[in-house]
Amino acid sequence: MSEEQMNSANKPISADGRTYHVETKEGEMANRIITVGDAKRARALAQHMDKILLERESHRGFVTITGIYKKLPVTIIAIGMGPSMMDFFVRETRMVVQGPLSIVRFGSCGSICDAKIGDIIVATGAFAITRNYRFFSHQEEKPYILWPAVASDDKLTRSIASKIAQPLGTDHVFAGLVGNADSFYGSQGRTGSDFYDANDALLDSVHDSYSDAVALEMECHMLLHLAQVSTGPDGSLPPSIRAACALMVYADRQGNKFISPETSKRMVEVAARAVLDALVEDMPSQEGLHPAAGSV
Ligand code: R1P
Ligand code: URA
Repeated sequence: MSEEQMNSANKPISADGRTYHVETKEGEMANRIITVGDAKRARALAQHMDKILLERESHRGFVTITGIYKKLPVTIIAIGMGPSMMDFFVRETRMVVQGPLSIVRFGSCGSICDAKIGDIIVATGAFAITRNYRFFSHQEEKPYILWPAVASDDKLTRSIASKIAQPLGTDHVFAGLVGNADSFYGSQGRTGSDFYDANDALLDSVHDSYSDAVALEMECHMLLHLAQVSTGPDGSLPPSIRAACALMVYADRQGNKFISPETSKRMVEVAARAVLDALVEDMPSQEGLHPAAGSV
């Protein structure tokens, strides 16, 4: 394919087949993917793989590590923060990986339930919380919009929850709906006097709208939404992406506490194998075989 044919405004792809933001090409990413926010977390997880095949950092900060775990190819990718970064990652990954995709987000969150720092929350589903700009211009409507929830892949979610409960204990694993906010601050109900955020009642309205809301963060809904609307070859259905989310509690919103670096490091070590095991068991066959797997 010529450069002209591949590189378009619709789908910017370099002459050597790399997507514009994530900068990966066919053969570099596996069909089993763990996505995290932080590159350090990605590298800590990658230490648990049996072999690392490649690591690449893009000019937009995406860090992609592909390796082998229990004889199967797995990619771990750090995407940074927010729904737009999740959108770049999922769409550009779909451009370069053929076949089904299983994606697990292993992130951090603020707990709005009884889960405390050091606990893990698995998402049964997620909803978006967006700032309503009309309110801030005209004081019309409500200041925040709570969108309908999208479900996680049930089998993958249950598998992650039961595997994480083994090292952590069932008392430390929670499940429920996750609110995916468009800010760490205003639309997660963090208050202060530097900006007029009109968010004093936001957490109450989250609980009123979703009695099973357990956590707030910034990417789960976009992942589950894109999985929901993903299509098979040539635009066919059913969806080609299955997705689930497991979140470490970094902020205890009820107790107003935040995690220490030592505890966050320990949590990754405790959960790493559970997340990797759930992912490879979810797609155990040669389905979606990465070219490098043959040489393992
Ligand atoms: C905010 O500190 C970031 O932490 C959470 C939020 O979703 C947001 O991206 O997730 P990660 O720790 O995976 O980045
Ligand atoms: N990530 C978030 O988005 N919110 C929190 O409170 C903690 C981590």
